[in-house]
Amino acid sequence: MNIPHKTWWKESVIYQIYPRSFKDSNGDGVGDLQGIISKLDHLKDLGIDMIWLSPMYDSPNDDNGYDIRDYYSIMKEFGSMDDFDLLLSEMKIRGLRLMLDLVVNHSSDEHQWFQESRKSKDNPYRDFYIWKAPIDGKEPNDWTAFFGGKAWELDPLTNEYYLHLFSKKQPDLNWENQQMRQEVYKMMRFWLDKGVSGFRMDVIPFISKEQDFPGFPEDFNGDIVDAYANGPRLHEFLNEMNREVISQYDVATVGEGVGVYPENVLKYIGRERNELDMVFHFDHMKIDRPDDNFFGIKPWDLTEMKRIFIEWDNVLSSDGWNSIYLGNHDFPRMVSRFGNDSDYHTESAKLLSTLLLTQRGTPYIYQGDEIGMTNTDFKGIKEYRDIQTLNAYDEAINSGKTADEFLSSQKMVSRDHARTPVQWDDSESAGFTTGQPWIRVSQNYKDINIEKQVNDPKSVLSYYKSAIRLRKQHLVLVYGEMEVLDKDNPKVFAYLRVLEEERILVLLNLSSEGSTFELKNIDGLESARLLLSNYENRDKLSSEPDLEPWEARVYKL
Ligand code: TEU
Ligand code: CA
Repeated sequence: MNIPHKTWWKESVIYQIYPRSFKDSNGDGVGDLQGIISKLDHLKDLGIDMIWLSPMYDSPNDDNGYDIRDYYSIMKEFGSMDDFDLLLSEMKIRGLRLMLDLVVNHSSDEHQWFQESRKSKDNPYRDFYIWKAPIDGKEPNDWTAFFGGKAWELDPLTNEYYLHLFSKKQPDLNWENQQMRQEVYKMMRFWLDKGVSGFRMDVIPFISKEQDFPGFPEDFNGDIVDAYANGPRLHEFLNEMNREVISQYDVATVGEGVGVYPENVLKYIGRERNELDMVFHFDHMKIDRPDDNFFGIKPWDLTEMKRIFIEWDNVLSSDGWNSIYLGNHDFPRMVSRFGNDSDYHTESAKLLSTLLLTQRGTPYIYQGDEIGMTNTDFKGIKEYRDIQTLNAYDEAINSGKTADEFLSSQKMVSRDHARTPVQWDDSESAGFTTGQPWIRVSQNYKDINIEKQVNDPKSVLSYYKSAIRLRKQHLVLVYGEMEVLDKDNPKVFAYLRVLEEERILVLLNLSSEGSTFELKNIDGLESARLLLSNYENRDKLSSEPDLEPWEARVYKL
């Protein structure tokens, strides 16, 4: 079979680990690298190919490691460089690859570069960050930060402001500075030379800022993504990074695509562009959020979800490559958000895994989703840990909202839902730690845990294994064209994957009610062979199958 642009990372299934919450090995309540090493066999059995590890670098943890103090060392709570090297070699033994998180839009304010930079206006590191003098005694412009407040912080040492698009402990690096860029490339080579197989690049569309001054953009309309993404020299920088580093290694890259849309995605990942391999777009992550407001919630609609998947598949059908995900460490649990975590927990968790693993693009599984981990019933602000929730809480209270008002939406949207400990078994703290976990364990760990599911052929976990295996056995699931049937059907997402003579049919009823689906003008239904289903006895396929709530079926035609 002749498949153009066939590559290993397109055929890989990637699993994201948020190290703080994965597995604690020494009882201090914080996950660590030895903890990950002790669970590699679980991941191998699951069938994944590569781990994306959220930041494990030295950090004061203002934003759980997305604020890096030293790019060359391991966070003490997570272990040592020896532990890292051991992790990598234990992964190699098992045929698993490792993708690191590259966080270079900003560093920690405790990074040595920043410590130097703030000392004086003529310090050699001054220009590694973005400093501006006050204008009429005020901030250079009205930009606001993702984690609340203004994006400028006045440093009394030199009486200038520095830019921070996230917290004030996350000053933005100045990509205009060539020496700074070379330092980033050197650091990337350090990890690649150890044998790492790629990078997920944190908020990479933000690295280039329009900085003409005076005139640092003043026309700020409050849309921070719009204002910060896709800056003037972004693609020049990505191209340079690719030329100097990425192209020298056999690696995969995926950019966190804030501000990336069907209209501009190919600038990032078009093959001839020599920039990145994939991005995570956010279109389906905004589907239940009113007007891009990440703190509100609104009902979502399947036809809109399908429209988004179809649009992205179309745009990337001949150039670039999609990444398929339904959650990560920044979003609530996918089964609580897109499934039904009460009456149809098992069924809907299985259905969503089918969706993840049968689309065209590289699938990313978030830790704990393989057993259907759900949102957590946090009791009051005291149980939350995320800087985004905590800062937004203060702002809400200060602006006159009641705690209840604010917390009722956090029950649906807080990033902490994804960050509760992985539920390994039904012992205290879900087998995550023998100590006091840094964030509470979810309420349902006695029912939903890996030990309980691992030997149960009907569990969510067993289903994931089958779905991953299926993807490995059928290249059509990786590379085949995607033809969506009955696009306007409000309950059922049905599609064919087609590669030369091979055809696979996927039927997904994303609804808590039954639904009959009409299969019109499709050849070969009589001889269809069932590959996977989350209900029993689905061997036969009629031309009008009745689908139970959250039923998923996959047939080879
Ligand atoms: O996320 C960037 C980002 O856009 C998020 O802040 C997003 O808006 C929010 O999570 C939605 O709820 C990346 C990392 O994934 C995130 O964990 C970091 O906090 C952030 O960058 C700063 O590094
Ligand atoms: Ca630990």
